[in-house]
Amino acid sequence: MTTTTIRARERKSENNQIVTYLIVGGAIIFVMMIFGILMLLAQGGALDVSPAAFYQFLTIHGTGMIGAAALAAASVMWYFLREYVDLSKKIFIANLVLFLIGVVMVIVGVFSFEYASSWTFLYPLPALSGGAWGTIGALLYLFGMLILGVGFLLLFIDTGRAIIKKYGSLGKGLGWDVISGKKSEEDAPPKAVIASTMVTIVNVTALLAGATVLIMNIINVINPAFTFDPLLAKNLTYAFGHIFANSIIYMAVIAVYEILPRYANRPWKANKVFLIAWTMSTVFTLLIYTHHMLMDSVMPTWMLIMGQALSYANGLPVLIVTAYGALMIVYRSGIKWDVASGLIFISMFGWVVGVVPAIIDATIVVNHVMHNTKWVPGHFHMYMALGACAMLFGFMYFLAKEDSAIKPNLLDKIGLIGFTLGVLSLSGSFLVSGALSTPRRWATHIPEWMGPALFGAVAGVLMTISLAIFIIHFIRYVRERDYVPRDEEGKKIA
Ligand code: HEM
Ligand SMILES: [Cu+2]
Repeated sequence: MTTTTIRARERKSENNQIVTYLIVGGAIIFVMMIFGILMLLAQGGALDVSPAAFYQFLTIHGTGMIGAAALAAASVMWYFLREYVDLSKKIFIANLVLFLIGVVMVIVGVFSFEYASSWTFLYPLPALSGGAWGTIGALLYLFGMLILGVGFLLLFIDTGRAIIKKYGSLGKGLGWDVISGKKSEEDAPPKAVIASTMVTIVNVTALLAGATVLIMNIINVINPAFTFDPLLAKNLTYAFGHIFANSIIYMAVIAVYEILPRYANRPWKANKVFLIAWTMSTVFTLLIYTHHMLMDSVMPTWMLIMGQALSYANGLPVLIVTAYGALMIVYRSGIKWDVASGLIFISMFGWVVGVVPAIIDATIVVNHVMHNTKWVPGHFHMYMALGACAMLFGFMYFLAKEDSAIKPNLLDKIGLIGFTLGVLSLSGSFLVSGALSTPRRWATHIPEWMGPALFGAVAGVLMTISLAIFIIHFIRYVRERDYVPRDEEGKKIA
């Protein structure tokens, strides 16, 4: 067998893994949307859901959305990064297997054993539920999360290993030798490598913090006599939760970098400004979880001030170079718009628009009023759904186009419009609720708060139908991809 046919086979089996990641991710996001709608119907007074069930829905929705979006985003990162560095396929598969085991444990813990701490499992809640759930539920959830986290940790250790092997160090993966002038801009690493290096750094940190606090919680659940400092626990928990949730968009944005230039037929190379922006966002992302501690007056003041100041700046460097770069790539390029490029472009808009209310909320004065209101889900639904998820779904359309003869039809375009309008309406309804001082994470609403919740439920239905359209398109692709004529590299013959 020639090396090219070996490569063709490898590529095909790797693409099989990517497809599995995306199907698992897409299916979980779909089901979690339904739980989101049920929560809004309950808050809107249209559906009778017991508070216990509501908090189980909240827990599964938060955990499932973050986990599934991270899984799908990791496959985007892996798909493009493998073109530049040598990744381990075994670890890629191991992560998926551990993810699935973890998910089953979490589902059983939540629905069979009524575990409902929300996805932030803030110490000492897992052990002190006031009788709402028992030891078994807590252990299933915490161990499930730990297993899932170990899978991701392996994956990012592997990406780190591969980047170091090829480029010499993680610093060089971020292009520090170009920033310092030792190398010319021409030799800057590809954007997929830069982003992957950033994600590797922040997520290894996040997952180690997460594993530590999960293990401490597990010991505390088994033996309540073992206690630990709640402030330390909160720091570790948010270092994990904030960073890991944040990293989703930094993985997914690789799709923007790789797909837009192909569509517009223009190169998009990393320059010094781009490199500096990514290094800045790497540092900020690691530090700003402290904005979750603004209400904890016992925290050192300098940390809170840092949390506030850097939160303004957190995503901005990367967001600005990416949004600006994307506009420049597209401007007068005669780009062909279809559902893939449309979703990718919309995602930039969702990211930009979603960051604005986040910045407002990161202001301490505003935060004291807004932080526990639905203003918060208002901003993160915007950039998670219209930012990160649109990138993921755009990638699914891109893959279908690259790897099969399937073409999007009118229905797919309707899905694109429906999804955009759906997210804008859902996030808008959350923001209105926040402005009305509706607290977040409350199973029951007073009548004055119910209207926006019901409106949000309708918007959620629109989003769910649109996602169903995207998934149907993807399944059509999966079924046809075996019958496509390919060259020796395994790529579709155009
Ligand atoms: C049909 C679409 C969706 C609907 C109807 C929906 C609905 C909801 C609702 C009602 C809440 C609880 C709000 C409260 O605190 O009272 C929530 C929380 C949340 N949602 Fe969504 N959501 C949707 C899509 C998404 C997506 C796409 C993501 C991320 C990829 C996401 C991630 C989250 C997270 C992380 C929470 C926080 C959970 C917590 O507070 O512990 N949601 N969502
Ligand atoms: Cu945060």
